[in-house]
Amino acid sequence: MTFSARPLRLATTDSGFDAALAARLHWSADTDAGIEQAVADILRAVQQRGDAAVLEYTNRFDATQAKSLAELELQPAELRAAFESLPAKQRDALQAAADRVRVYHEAQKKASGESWSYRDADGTLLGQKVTPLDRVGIYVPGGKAAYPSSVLMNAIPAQVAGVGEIIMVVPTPRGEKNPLVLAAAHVAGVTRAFTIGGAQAVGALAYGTETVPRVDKVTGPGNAYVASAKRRVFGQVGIDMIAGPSEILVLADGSTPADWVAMDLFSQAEHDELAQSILLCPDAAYIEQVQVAIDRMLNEMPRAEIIAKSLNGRGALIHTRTLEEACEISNRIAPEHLEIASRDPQKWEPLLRHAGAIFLGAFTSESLGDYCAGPNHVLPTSTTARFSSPLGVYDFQKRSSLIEVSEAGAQKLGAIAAELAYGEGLQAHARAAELRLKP
Ligand code: HSO
Ligand code: ZN
Repeated sequence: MTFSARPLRLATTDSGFDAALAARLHWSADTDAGIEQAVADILRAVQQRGDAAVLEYTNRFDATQAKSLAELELQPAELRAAFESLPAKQRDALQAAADRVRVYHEAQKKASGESWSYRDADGTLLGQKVTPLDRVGIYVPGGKAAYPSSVLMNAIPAQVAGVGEIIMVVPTPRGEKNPLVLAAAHVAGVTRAFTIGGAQAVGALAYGTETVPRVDKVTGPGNAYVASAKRRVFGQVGIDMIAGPSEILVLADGSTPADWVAMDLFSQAEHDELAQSILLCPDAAYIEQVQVAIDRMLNEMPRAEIIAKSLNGRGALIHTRTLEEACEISNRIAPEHLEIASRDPQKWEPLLRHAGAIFLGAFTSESLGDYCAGPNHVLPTSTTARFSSPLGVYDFQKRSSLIEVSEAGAQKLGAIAAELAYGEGLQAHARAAELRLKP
């Protein structure tokens, strides 16, 4: 079987360009009434019957025969053994990736995750105290997208934030465990792990059961059932984001080898038929070279079929008038991953405002960011980079305001507060402020 991939060709000078681009970008999570109903039923059962319900659903959906939920807990010794039995090269790579991701997130914590305070002229102390979450749940998919790298990307920022307990859940259909996932849990410092998945695992984490402790936040990607369950438990617990298919946008000035760019487009396309890979470039001859590279390399790829479907259905090679115009379009698209494949990436970076992660220069393949550069690979998709950020230490922390009013401060603030409280008709507020005023 051979495949061919012809991403949509567009030029910004085309009359229907805006509409054609909008059509290509359009994506919406399918919300299926059947899934919604099933998830609502599962969550209710888990809330009412705890362990028994989680066990029943797990045995049914994952074709296991466990007698109790305790049986489905992975012991730390098993996680360690999984790590130790990896081939040395794999073990070293996992450890090296984890170390770099940890260093990055430690820097992130230092820059934006610390408590602060100041005193005003009256000696009143004002500040903000940063506290890690007590306990978080990390969902790890078990099927076709079982990514050990995602275990690192979820657990390490939680650990760096100082989260007390990190509870991992991962479905193991027919009891088949992925040794790299277990090893990653060991390296990342997961506290407890259960081989459960789906909406029943999200419910167990959100409500707690006899065996699974209730968490304060659930993070991590999952299928449509998991996404629906996360939406439904939000409010009882925090959640991270609901991620859409992977996206890459490459801005090219023609100086990066066309093969490198074509392979980078493949790299996100191979995740999912609905993934989106886009090239923006002012050089028509270079766009042609990238298409030639796609044609040459596609059928060497084990996942050629997925790549072809993704590029044919959602990919685009866009000819722009200038690189400035390419930056403007990139901002409109707000991609998850943005590569500046330019000889002068620093010149263009200031023009790029909306992207989950920005990769500068020919050597910075997006793939390095997926595994080991250091930054998180859990990123906003589907244009949400307009208003949201990569998963980070800050997602595993919360803030409390601190106020310590001095006696002098109470005089000044008391008068202001009382005035406003009377205006709102709230006597007790006003009196509380006034009682502290000196006669
Ligand atoms: N590119 C994905 C993350 C990933 N890639 C995991 C490889 N493994 C996030 O969009
Ligand atoms: Zn990836």
